[in-house]
Order: sequence, then C-alpha cells, then structure tokens
Amino acid sequence: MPTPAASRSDLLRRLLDSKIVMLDGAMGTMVHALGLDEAGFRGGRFADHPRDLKNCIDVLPLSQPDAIRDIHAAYFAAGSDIVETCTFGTTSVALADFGLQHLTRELNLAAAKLAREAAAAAEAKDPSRPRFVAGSIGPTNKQLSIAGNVADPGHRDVTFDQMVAAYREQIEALVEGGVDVLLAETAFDTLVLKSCLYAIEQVFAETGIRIPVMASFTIFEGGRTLSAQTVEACWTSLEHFDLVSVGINCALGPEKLRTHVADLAAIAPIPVSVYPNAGLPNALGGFDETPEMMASVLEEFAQAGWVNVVGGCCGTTPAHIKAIADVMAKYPPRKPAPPPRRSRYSGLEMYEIRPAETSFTIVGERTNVTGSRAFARLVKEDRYEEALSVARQQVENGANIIDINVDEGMLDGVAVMTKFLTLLSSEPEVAKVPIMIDSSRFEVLEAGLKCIQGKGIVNSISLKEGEEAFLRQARTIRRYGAAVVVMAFDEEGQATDVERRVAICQRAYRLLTEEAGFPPEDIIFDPNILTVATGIEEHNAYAKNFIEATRRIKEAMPAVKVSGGVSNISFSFRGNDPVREAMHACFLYHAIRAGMEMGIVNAGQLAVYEEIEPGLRELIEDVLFDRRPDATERLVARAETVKARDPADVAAAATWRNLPVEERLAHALIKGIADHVEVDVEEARSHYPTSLEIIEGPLMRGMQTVGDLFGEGKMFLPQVVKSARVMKRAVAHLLPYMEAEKAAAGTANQSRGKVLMATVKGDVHDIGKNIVGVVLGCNGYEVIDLGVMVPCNKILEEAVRHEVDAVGLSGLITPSLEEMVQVAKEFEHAKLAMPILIGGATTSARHTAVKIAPCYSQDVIHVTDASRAAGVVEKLINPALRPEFSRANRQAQARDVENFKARQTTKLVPYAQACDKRWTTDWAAA
Ligand code: THG
Repeated sequence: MPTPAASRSDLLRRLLDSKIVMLDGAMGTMVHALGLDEAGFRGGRFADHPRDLKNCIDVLPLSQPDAIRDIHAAYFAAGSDIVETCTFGTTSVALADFGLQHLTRELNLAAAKLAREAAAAAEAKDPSRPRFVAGSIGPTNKQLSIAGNVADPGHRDVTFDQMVAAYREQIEALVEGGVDVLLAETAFDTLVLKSCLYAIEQVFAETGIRIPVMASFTIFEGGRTLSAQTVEACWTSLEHFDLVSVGINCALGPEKLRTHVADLAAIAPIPVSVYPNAGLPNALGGFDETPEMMASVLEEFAQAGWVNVVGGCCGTTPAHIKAIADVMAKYPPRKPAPPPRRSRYSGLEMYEIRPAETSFTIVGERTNVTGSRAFARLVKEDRYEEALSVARQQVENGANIIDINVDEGMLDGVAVMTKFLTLLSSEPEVAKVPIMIDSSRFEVLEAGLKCIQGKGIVNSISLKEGEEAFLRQARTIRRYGAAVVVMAFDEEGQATDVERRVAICQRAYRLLTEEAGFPPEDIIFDPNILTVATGIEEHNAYAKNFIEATRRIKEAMPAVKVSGGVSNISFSFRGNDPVREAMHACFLYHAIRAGMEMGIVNAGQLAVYEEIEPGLRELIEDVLFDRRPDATERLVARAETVKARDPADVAAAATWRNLPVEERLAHALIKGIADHVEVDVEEARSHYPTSLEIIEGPLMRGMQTVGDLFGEGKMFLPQVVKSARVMKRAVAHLLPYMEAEKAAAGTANQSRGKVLMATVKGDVHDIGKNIVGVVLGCNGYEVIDLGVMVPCNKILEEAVRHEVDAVGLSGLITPSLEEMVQVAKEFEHAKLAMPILIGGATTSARHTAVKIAPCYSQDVIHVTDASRAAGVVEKLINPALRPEFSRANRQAQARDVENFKARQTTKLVPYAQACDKRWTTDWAAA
C-alpha cells in the first residue's frame, strides 16, 4: 500500500526542511550509454511503428521498461531523494513528431509506474529514507511568447488553450500513475510554463487531489529565458502558484549560473532548486564537467545558502549525483525568507512598487481606443505597426506599465486584444514593462491574460453584478497569475461619497483575500476619479472625496495599491490641454500624498506642480477641494484666457531667454528644454576659465535643483529624464573643448590610472556616471565605461582583463543597492584587489558602510559627489596617500556601522528610508 498523497506531501516538505534534497541526473545521457539502435528503441511493441523511433526517449517506458527502471534504481543508489519519470516529452504536441500522440496517457502511466517501482525497491532497501517520484513535464517543442515564424511576428503555432489541453492529458495520467510531485521543467517560455501551471490547477480543482508542484526554468547567455525574461521577472510571473520549489536547470553549467541562482534565491520566498548541465556542450555535443568539478561549484552555492534542491541535467550521471550528494550532506538547506509584502509585476523585466512616500507608478493611457483618437484610428485601419509605436512612445516617455484598451463597438475585442498583445510581445522595448489589460468585457480580459508571459494587471472587475460573478472572475484572474484593479462599484452603481467608496473596497477586499486567494499586494483599488468642474453641483466634491477615500483605504488596508484614471478629472476642459495638465498635476500632487501609488496618465504630458502659475494653481485647488461655491466659474473664466497656452507660460517663455546665462541653464534643466542648451553653454564658456568648471558649477547646480524637486515629489521621473537629456547635451557640447584643454595642459596622453565604471544590472541610469567619467577623464585618468545594466560577471571579467586601478559602481534605483552588495561579494569571491567606488542617487555612506563594505576586504568608498570622484581616485592610486585615506574611510565606516546598530535596536528602518533618499545631482542620472 503506498502512503496516501497527503502524507507523502508532508513527508517531502519535512525533507525539504531538514536537508538539501537530491534530485537525479540526466535520463538522456544514461539512455545514450545503452547504445540502443532503431530496433532497440522500438522494442517488441513498436516493431512495426510507421515512423523512426531512434532517439525517442519518451517511448522507452513501454519499449524498454527494464532499462528505464534500472536507470532510476542507479540514481537512487547514488543518493537521489527524488527521481524523475521518463516523460519529459510525453505530451501529445511533442509526441506528434513520432506519431505517438495517441499513446500520451499510456506512456505517462507506464513511466510513473516504473519510477514508483524503483522508489519502492529503494525504500525497501533502506526504510529510513523516503524516496520520491517526480512527474517530469517538459516545455514541449512549441512556444507562445515567441513567433514560430520570423517573418510573421503575430503568428503562433499553438494557442494557450491548446497547450492547457495537451498538458492536462499528461498531468492527469501522471497523477493517476501515482507520482508524488509534478515537476514542470526546463521552461524557456514563461507563458508555456504558465499554461502548464494553469492546467495543473484545473486538474487539482476537478479531481480534489493536490500534490506538490516544482517549477524550473532555463536561461541562456545573458541570464534571460529564451523568451527574454530576467530571472526576477520570471519568478514574478510564477509567484501566484503555490509551488513547493522554483529553480533553474539545464542551461549553462553550474559556474555560469552563479549570479542567476543568487538572484533567484534573493527574491523567491520558497525553496530553490538548481540542476545544471555538466558544463557547456563541447564541440561534439557532449558535456565535460567531471563529478568533482560540478560538486565543487555546487558546494559554493550550498555554502552561500542559495539552494534547497540540487541535481544534474544534461551530461550528468549517477557518479555526478553521488559526488554532489556527498558534498550537499555537509550543508544545511537554504532558509527561504518570508515573502516581502511588495506589489510586483513583470514584463520582460520585473517592476516593483517601492514604499516611498513620493514614488509614483505611471501607467501609460494612450494605448486606449476610447482615450486616444489617434490610437483608435490606427487599430481600426489595421495599422498595428504604428499602433505599437504608441505603446513604445508611452514607455519612452516614462510609463512603468501600459494600459491597453480596445473596447469599441465596431471592434472584435477578443481578436484585437489577442493580436495586439501577440505583436507586442515581439517588441522588447515595450514588452519589458508589465501590461494592464483594460476592458469592461471579461472575455476580452481573459483573452489578454492568455497572451502575456509576465505578471500583468487586469483592469477591472467590480461588484456591480454581485458577489458570485465577482468571485468567479477573481478566481479566474488568479489562476492566470495577474493582479487586479477593482472599481468602487456595487449592485447599486458607482460610489461617489467617501463612505461608499471605502465600504465597497472593504467588501471587495474581504472577498478577494478570504475567498479568492488574493494576497493584498495584488489588489489595486480604484475609488473612481470622476470629472469635476462640470457645473453640476453634486460633482463638486468628487476630487476631494477620491482623495479622502484613498487616505482611508490605505489606512484600513495598507498593503493594497490605489490607482485611477487621472485624465478623467479634467474632461470639462477638453481641448484646453494647458489647464487639463495643470489640473492633473495638482490632483496627483495631493492624491499621492494621500496614498495613491499609481495612475493611468498620458506619460508624455505631466506638468510640474511647482511650475504651475500660483494663481492658476489656487483656482484649480479651489475646485479640487470644493473650497468655494464659485470655484468652477472662476476656473472656467481663467481657462478662457489660457485657451491655447497659459499666459504666464507665454510671458515666462518670452522672458527666460533674457536671464543671466547661469539661470538660463538652470531653467532649461528644470523644464527639460534642450533647444538653446548649446548656445547657452557656449556663452558660459566665455565666463569660465575651463569647461570642467561649467559642469561642476552651473550645470551641477541646476541638476541639484531638479534632484531636490524630485525628492519633494514635485517632479516625476519622466521629467527628470528630460532634464538629464538636457544635461547630456550640455556635457556632449563641452567634451571636445575639454579634450583640447587637456591637450593644451600637456596631460592628454598620460594616464594616471585606469578606472572601470558601470551602472549595475537592473538599472539603466547613466547620466551621473557619464559626468563622473568626464570628470575623471579631464583629470587624466583612463576611463573604461561598460555602460548600463551591466551584469556582475561582466564587471568582474572586464576589471580583471583591463587590470584597472579602481571600479566605480553606479545606480539610481533602490534595487541597485542590493546588486552592488552582490558585486562586492563576487569581487571577494574572486579575490580581487582593486577598490570599489559606490555612487548614485539611492546610495549612501551609511548603506555602503553597513551593507557593501563588509562583503569585500578591499576599500569600498562611497562618493557623494561627482566633483569628488577625481580626488578620491587620486588618493586611492597614489601610494603616499592611500594608507591614510583607507584608514580614515574604514574608521568612518566602522562608526556608521555602530550608529546603525544603535538605531536598529530602537527602531527598524527599511533601507530605502534609512538611506538618504534625496536625489544627489552628482551621480544623478537618467
Ligand atoms: N479607471 C480605470 N481604468 C480606466 C479609467 C479609470 N481606463 C480608461 C480611463 N479611465 C483612463 N484612460 C484615459 C485615457 C485617455 C483619456 C482619459 C482617460 C483622455 N483622452 C482624451 C480625451 O478624451 O479628451 C483624448 C485625447 C486624444 O484623442 O488624443 O482624456 O478611471 N481603472
């Protein structure tokens, strides 16, 4: 009698708590060693099969059952706790290549039985050790996120529904055959993997049998899946499913997986598995890593505390498993950290909403047929290329997410949504951001969910048709792994007063969290942004009520997010963009302070709160806060006079060109106006002795102001990006002069030392780093700039190759801090000797001291300001200055650590808050 499924699951979970669990090695390698010919693969049963079966491993459970059982037995004998059934390709879609699709069920049942028999035999030999069978489920030979035909990016060989059906057949048979675990492995297209998880959930829900599920994906050079997702993005796509483990297999061999396994271990709050190939394939397609080589790299992973399940993939044998198992026995399993309560979404990359008071997530609104006449025309005329460029522009203008809405009477919503999203997945510049699927028809929302490999957001559902429909829709969305926007509507209609807006959200919250399995972080409430200044008295309190409802929703349910369609607020002023933009900026300024974290907006058209003419601002705020009965009248009157353009703007536009050159440069930087920057910089050259002083003086001061406004929530990132572009042009204009000044000073061709610089992985900001590069270059250092998004191993390799004297790591966003820690650890691991400089907006002396410096035995120096970079490098390179500088730096860092510890005992402060969040201009970037 086999133990019932439920207690076998418990047994497996307990095993995962107690040790690093051993998987088996390759099936293919072992089969290859048998040297079977065509007749061998056919065995008796398939002697007359019409197609060649040589190398069809999936047929062997029926044609060579003893050989397969023996392979399982050999792996158990070598130390495997879990072996995988010989069913990697046993789905109808993959078996069709061999004309065996009609045997899907029988092959899976037979394979499960063989592995079960081997497990029973191993348990009989040593009853103290439970042995498990994992039903192997491969990726098939089909893709959903990648076009099968390069010439036709909109074409797919299969649909999501067809993949679900194919996987169901395999899953049902494996479960019926008695496997202990399902292992969906070697996934290279996350949408295919999601279709598999969807099928598993369907089978579980229908049969009532639930067994543990493990998922494992594979990555390529560059650390991304075949469908181009990063490790973090891929994990985010899977986090909705209650997996017993997640991992990376196959791929590049253990050494090249190092940083990626570390990334996964850093983000996944569940057990992590890794079972690599025995190195990269050699010229003959074989794998060369010996058991000892593999075991020694995997030992480092175990030592670092990254892994819970380990095994081998292509090229590995029982000898590999034995060597690895012997080593793993020395280490405790990784302790997964409790899940962070963060809202995360993904496209090709992960996007996380960070808990900063003024951070704001921009959802691009233009890809909406009702919200943009231009987009509507392109879609209706079937001009998808151009329609996609609307999405691209939103992303270029700073949208973190894009909202897509094709609801229009004359359009087939399901077909258009499917086509648009399918095409979009082939555009990496757009596909990198998460998708918000926007429709009032559920079948359109569901069609969209079948097209996105990332974790998207459904916009929206509501209680307007009652609880039953609401829950049905919510559960479906959850099964696809998306987050959800809930509008504050119920059976009575749209909520307008504060109490009803809040009460409906609370009711929805209870249903979603208690009955539909939603974590609060995956819920986004939209408490209805409704149009104000309509002239109808009942509408006067709409904006105020939204803001107040937001405050209360965030108080009652802190982990949820609040969003809304911002442009709705100003429909009364259609055709008057200056007034509309000013209204949006004022509304956002206050709503964000009340707790609104995201909004659907026109990413390219955000005004700066601080820059709105104070008179207009007051009129708008009178309307938004319903401060006087004649507020609307007064704003409308004012709007008449600013029809085309705000007169204050016109006047300012006319006069700012008359300001002194320093102020003109500052104005251009703050407003992001690049038109006159070369002329102004040229003029500044006559006032300053060297070009470097223009950069270090007026330009840096301008960026300082931009940084301050951003820090106060008065500017948004897209605007900062514009400012940075102006800065970039100014610096580019000065560059040739600086070269000439260097030549004149006779310092052109002597290098005082080499500095390598990189913006770390996950971060694309580089203006600040570029400025530092210029400053160092002008000071006679040779700068090697690796650019942005530089993975850890690349930084390491190049630092060694160029024998640099120092390495500068830059980053603007909070996750870069963690990445810098990782780089420091890897430098230590590689026993490098050069100092590391740390710089960029979220970096701080304290974070450097507490988190980064302890990971690296060499000097790690936080550089607060680009103008200091040259001085710091000088002190590091000059042997006469280095010892004293190093000592002082270490002393200061020791003090920071002390202070931090003292504070930590009284109050735990998250890093982003503990660090100086202010956007320092020096490395400031975009
Ligand atoms: N909540 C949620 N989703 C939403 C909304 C919401 N989705 C749709 C909408 N509201 C948000 N999107 C837009 C997009 C554009 C405009 C308003 C809201 C808009 N468009 C111009 C106009 O109509 O005047 C058209 C401009 C043009 O044609 O170029 O204002 O509230 N959850």
